[in-house]
Amino acid sequence: SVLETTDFRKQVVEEVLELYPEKAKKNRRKHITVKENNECSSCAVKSNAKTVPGLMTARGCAYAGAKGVVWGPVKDVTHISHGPVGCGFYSWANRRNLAEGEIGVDNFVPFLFTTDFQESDIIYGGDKKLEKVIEEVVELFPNTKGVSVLSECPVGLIGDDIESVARRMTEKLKLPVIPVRCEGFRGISQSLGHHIANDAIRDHLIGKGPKRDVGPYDVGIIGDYNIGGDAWASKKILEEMGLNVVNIWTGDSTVEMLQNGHLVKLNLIHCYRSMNYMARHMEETYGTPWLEFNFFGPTKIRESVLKIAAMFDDVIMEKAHAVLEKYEAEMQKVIEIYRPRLEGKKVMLYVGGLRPRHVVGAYEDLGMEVIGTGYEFAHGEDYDKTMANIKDGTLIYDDVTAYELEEFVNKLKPDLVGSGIKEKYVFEKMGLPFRQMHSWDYSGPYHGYQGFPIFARDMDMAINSPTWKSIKAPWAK
Ligand code: ICE
Repeated sequence: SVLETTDFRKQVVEEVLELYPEKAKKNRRKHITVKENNECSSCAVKSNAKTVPGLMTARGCAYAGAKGVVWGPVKDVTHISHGPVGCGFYSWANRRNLAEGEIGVDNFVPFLFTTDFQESDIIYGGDKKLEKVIEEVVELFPNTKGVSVLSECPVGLIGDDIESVARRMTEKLKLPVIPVRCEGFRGISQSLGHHIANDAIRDHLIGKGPKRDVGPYDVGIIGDYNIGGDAWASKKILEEMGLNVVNIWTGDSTVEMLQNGHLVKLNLIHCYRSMNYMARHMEETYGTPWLEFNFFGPTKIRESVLKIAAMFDDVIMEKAHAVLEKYEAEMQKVIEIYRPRLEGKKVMLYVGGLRPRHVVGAYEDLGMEVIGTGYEFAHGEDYDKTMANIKDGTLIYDDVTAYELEEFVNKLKPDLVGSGIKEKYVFEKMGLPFRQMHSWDYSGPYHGYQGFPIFARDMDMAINSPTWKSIKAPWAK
């Protein structure tokens, strides 16, 4: 029964935390809960707080949130990772944010630009070098529509003034040069990096583009980074509904799309965590309304399509129903193939700031059950939104440590773990099927009607691979 399950899972939490010293135990207990009695208040999770020093977190830094997440996918801008070479190198080309265009001409996504700080730059300051690198980049790639400067930790520590460099270079090159003060040490996770990156869009781009008229069906997609082609799959649905997608932030995105983000009838936001700041700003400053949606799995797509269509007229509503009719028949066939192979399988998730709640419906469409989920860097409102998407008895863990997650999985025994590269091999070595839910494991898209069949195939491939019959976790022998 749900009650027994809940009690068992609460007991598991106590057992796992037992290892910690008193103070750490007290801290960590606030971040972990089991959903009970369908209530939010009873299952409040502490979140968006500093990781306990000494515990192994999977979180990233502000630079990761600003460069890797928000700015990196803007394709016609050259992004300079300002500081030592490592941050740029390790964030180079691994998020799988796809972009169309001629590489080196109007698409710079595959490149890494860095000021490659040396000891002397730390001692004497890096502003001169930054100036030189900006000029060099623009000379090499004259089509670049802007340059972003993404600070790494040492830039903030030595007090370089990248804003004045950016101002000077903007004037000299007649090009937006955008300083983003996203030193990794700022804040407690990549979440602040999202916010800083949003603020830079607000301060340097929004409202500064070539004016254009807003059509009655013009919409923007906010918070879709086109991982494995996700944004293209989202766009396809909206266009078939009769809407005109003029902006995408920031997957396969251009500077002009960012400048004109407010020039739409409605902004549609997928990743609330990373871009709610700009959605709010555009509403407050320009009166552009926004709406949250979820395109993972046919059930959530249906809800979202109808919600979006309701914001427009009968023409759009009629087309929306036609879209649902056409694709739901296709999705039913997908479900008929995969559901019998996946029915009743249990999943545990651990991802960043959106997917731990947004993908739940897609698993449920396949007859699977999410028994545990958690975020690296979600805020309170994300946990509130999560509760509506999960069942009583679900274990919830915020900024879960490597030790805790391993032990929770050990004791709850899911059939599949969905998390990131830091977790992947730990669980595969335990003999457990695993899928990367950040990068889609080199697959995708998972959004939209194009994505769901791929998602279903991938989960089946992971769980029902004959490989698992040939290996056993070392302790199971
Ligand atoms: Fe939003 Mo990895 Fe994207 Fe989310 Fe965000 Fe990150 Fe991607 Fe993950 C992301 S923007 S990079 S949907 S920072 S997969 S919150 S952690 S769940």
